[in-house]
Amino acid sequence: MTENDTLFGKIIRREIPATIVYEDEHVLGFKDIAPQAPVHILFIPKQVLIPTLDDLQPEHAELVGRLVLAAAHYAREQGFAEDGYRVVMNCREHAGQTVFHIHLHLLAGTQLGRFGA
Ligand code: IU
Repeated sequence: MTENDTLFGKIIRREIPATIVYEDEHVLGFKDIAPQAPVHILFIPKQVLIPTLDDLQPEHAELVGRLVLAAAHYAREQGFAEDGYRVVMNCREHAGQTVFHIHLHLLAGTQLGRFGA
């Protein structure tokens, strides 16, 4: 495992608690501590520390796909895929990124408002 030197790294290493709801070889999914919707899960890569979307390289294509697939799998499994959901990734300051280990937000469980500025 490379440096997972953020709070999310500590969650991966089970050094701080989190409510983990999804895990496979590459991806961990856990409940956001400050949920913005009835369902708010974060999906993160386990082995590779990529600070922001701006750091993505072509070799990360499969990993990013795995984050999206994990969210879609979870939505189907939990039974809210038909009602719908949203996935979001924030990049840096203007998007409000606060943890510099890329993560996919999954928001669901209510009618979500439109997004934008
Ligand atoms: P952002 O895209 O970087 O803004 O999202 C970071 C999210 O991580 C944010 O929604 C926080 O509530 C969440 N979070 C968490 O779930 N557990 C933590 O220990 C920390 C942040 I630090």
